[in-house]
Amino acid sequence: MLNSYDESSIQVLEGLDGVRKRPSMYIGSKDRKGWHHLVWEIFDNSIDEALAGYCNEIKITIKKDDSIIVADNGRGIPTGMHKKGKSTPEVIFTMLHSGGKFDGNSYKTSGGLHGVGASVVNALSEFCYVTIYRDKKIYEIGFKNGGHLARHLKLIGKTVKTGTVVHFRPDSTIFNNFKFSYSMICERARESALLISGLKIIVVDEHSKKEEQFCFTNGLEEFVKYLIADEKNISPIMLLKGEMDSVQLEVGMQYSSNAYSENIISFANNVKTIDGGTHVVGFRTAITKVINDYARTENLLKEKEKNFEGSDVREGLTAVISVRIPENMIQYEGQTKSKLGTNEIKNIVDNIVTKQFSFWLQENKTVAYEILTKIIKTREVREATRKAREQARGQRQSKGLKDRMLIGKLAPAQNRSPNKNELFLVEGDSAGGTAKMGRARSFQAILSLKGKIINAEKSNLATLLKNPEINMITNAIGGGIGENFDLDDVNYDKIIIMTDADVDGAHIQILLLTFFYRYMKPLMAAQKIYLALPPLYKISNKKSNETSYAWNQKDLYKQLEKHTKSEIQRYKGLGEMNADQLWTTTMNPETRQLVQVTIGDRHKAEKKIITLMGDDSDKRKKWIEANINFTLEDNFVIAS
Ligand code: 0RA
Repeated sequence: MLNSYDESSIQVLEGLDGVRKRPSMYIGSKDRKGWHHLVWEIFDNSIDEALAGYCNEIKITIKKDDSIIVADNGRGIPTGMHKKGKSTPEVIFTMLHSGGKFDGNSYKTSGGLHGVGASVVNALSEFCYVTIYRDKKIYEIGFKNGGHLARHLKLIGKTVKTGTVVHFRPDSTIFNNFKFSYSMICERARESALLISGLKIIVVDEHSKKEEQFCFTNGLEEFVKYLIADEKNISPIMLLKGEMDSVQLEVGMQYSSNAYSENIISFANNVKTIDGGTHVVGFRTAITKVINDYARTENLLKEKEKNFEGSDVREGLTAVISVRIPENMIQYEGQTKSKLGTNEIKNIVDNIVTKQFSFWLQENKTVAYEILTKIIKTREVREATRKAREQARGQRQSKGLKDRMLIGKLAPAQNRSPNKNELFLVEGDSAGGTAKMGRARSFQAILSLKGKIINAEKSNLATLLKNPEINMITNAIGGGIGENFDLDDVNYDKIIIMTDADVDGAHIQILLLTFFYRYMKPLMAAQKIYLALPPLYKISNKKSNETSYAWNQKDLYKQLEKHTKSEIQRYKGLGEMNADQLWTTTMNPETRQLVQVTIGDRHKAEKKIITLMGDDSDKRKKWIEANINFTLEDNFVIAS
């Protein structure tokens, strides 16, 4: 807890100009993510109050003018005069890095210090109004145009409440005018509510008039439940909790049989550590050790058998790891706070998890055996896969006729420049042929695919390696496959999927994306995968003899307004274009339209792949019924 926190303990370091000059240094980027970052900065201050035990409700409102209000019922920012002759709220909102001194035992979140980040938000805002409820009084202070004081701190009334309300709008001269995303804010609110039991977080969107409340009493259990949703469980949710050397650990975890991969989400002081870190390492070490020890004592692993590997033990495991660490112990690796670096945490987490998980297995023998059965199965698959891979390697080395035939399908680029070259994966031999003629052969390579490729979500690596189409793609890309995939060996800067604009084309796209997601994930994470967007309509003007293209109906209508008396052709497939047209509309970097594929929220991506591509068809059906609106767009006939 914070001790004797008063005005004199605010440390003043620096002004706001630097923030406006180099926003990215303070908020990561100036894009949509940076725009939302401003909300997290203010929200985190309220979260700090909740963690300190003084706040149990936070409300975030997206206003009609795309400003944001974050209101909490914490203690309220202190209102006294600071030693530099300014009020404390003014200091907190105008001086960089101003925050409280604290004893090393206080648990704090991302910004670290109370009110840190508030000045950054103010510096990047058109306006920022702060209302404070404290000592039975209401105070207000206001800033404009990047943190210039517009109204001094002023007493404006009486109250029985306590708390802080911050109302701001990001500066449109610094950001493009983005819209706040209700769903993104809800996601973050849910996450925080799950991590802090009993805290109620309300999100309101005045545009859509939507409102949601998040409040959980046994947080981590509900978190795991939310992550696993309707997968088949092998174990109940296990909750492990402990404290050591002022570090608090909470883990919620569950084994399920549908998920083929692990799903570990970790937090340090309530901030998501996307890239894991020492807490995750400690957790993994402990789980592997405990399972192996258990298997040995129960004689499920014979003496001459090797230990299970970490990946065997973690397949199908969903876990949420939350550590709370005294602020002076927190260290991150790299610049973003996405990876926890504090070394001591590894052993602390390892110790607590080892003790508690072993105990849990002893107490729940039946479930323990089911978990072990799954792990043994996983190991068998892994070994079969390894054998298949070795075989495949052997084949490659022998450079058999079959192999050469496979590579023969590739029309390579003339230059060897992995930083510039593009590989087009084209649906069908005939479109492939057209693409070969139309391309810029210096840097564009073409690989035509025959029909549908195999669904990677329903096959293991051993099966995939036997598939000629998959082999062809893997050989062409050059970075290997699966765990051994190496981005440095990839022959291309862009992998572009080019299919017909119809359902079969969409199916081929999603099959390829599933394969890349599962077996060449670094390629996807590096955002090197694209979808080509062929136009949907060709508009030929008979009078002027001009041709133009439209990518959607809106586009089409606009062009028809300009050129009456036009003939419209609805493209059904790439094959209807000649080489010239294909180059101009879909392949020429100057004129084409590409969709860059990103993974986005990793957990959502994982869930979607499992639902849409996995073998539980009931689950898929449910998802489709809940999420898809079928339209007749394809059958519309446009009168001209
Ligand atoms: C400085 C000191 C204290 C609280 C806060 C700042 C504070 C900041 C924000 C920002 C949003 N909500 C907030 N709530 C509190 C400690 C106050 C005390 O010791 O009474």
